[in-house]
Amino acid sequence: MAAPSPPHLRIGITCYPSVGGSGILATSLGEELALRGHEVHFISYERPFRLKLPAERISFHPVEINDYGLFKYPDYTLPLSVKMAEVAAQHRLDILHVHYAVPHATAAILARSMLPESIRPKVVTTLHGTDTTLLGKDPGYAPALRHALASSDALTAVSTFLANETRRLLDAGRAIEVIPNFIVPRTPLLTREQVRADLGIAADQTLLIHSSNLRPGKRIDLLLESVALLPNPDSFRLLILAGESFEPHRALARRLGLESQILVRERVAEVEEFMQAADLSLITSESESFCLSIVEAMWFACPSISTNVGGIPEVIQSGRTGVLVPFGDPQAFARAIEDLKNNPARRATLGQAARDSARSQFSADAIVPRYEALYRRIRAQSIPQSIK
Ligand code: GMT
Repeated sequence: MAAPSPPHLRIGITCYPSVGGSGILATSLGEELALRGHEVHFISYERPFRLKLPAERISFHPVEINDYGLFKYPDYTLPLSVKMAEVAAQHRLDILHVHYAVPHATAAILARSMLPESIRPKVVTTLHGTDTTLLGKDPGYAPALRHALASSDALTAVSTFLANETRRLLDAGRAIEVIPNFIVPRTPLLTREQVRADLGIAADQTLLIHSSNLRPGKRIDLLLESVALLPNPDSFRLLILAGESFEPHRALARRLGLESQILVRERVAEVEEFMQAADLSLITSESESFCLSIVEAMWFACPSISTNVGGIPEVIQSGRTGVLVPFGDPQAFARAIEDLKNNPARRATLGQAARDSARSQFSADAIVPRYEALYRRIRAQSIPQSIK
């Protein structure tokens, strides 16, 4: 790894700490920045679930949320902004980098304006997906969101699709830099064979995998319907790594007669063992700005079959590093699975290209220097962005 270009920066990072791509990305970014010599301060209501502490140059500052009897709904934005301002002043933050705009960007703008001009950090807002594609359409959020984006010192989005959607829905009059996501996988502690044996996968069975938080947009109904169309039920198993409970989907799995084909592991914090053991990853989302779990599979040479939506074509090159299928067509999805299931040589070719692409395009070494360059560029701008 190249030595950090001096001086090192002091960076505050706010994200959702729970299972979800934006929090995973923010955690990896903070850890990588610390490894490159920067001082990193995580500010959130809980320690991000993948953040390993203690770690050199990383601190975590919890936000206390009060439940005053007067409040029907507890407020997070104000205590978050107060904590951001406190950490920024105490540690002389250069940058406050918020992941997922709502409510983090609003809190950051408020925190910045609470501080004397001489110690105001620059605010970087990274858009991840539903902060724009869902909340940007909501009249109860859009004006506040637009204001927070227009007032940030820099805006980034994880795909060109999301940058375009943000311009379309929320034109904030600001440039949006596209910086794709990256992953920093752990080295698995078990071999592929050990994991498959633990899961009860026979040598001639294909292991399909789906990893997500199972939120509605992931369309688990379409995943199950597609898999239920596959012939020879004993020739495969579908492993679901569920960020949330799988219970709401059990009834459909039962109705489709899939119970003995499905293996579920809930709230798995570390996915690497499973990804290296899988043969094909399946994503049936109706909307996705990037889809980190595709890259997690690619890293382990496991090609994905995915719906052709949102930013996914920026992650998978169809026919080269995976296969894209039109959204909402379980028959076509099942055919794509069956084709690759029966063709291990093709799977291996796609898997090798996926592995190479994950390393060259979506690794920390490819992406973190882009954030560092952005931080240095905006830090050098002496006049703070005025609130428009
Ligand atoms: O929808 C999710 O999976 C959660 C959400 C999040 O913010 O954690 O994911 C969004 O951000 C991820 C990281 O940038 C992207 O990989 C996901 O595609 C994106 N989700 C959507 O756009 C629906």
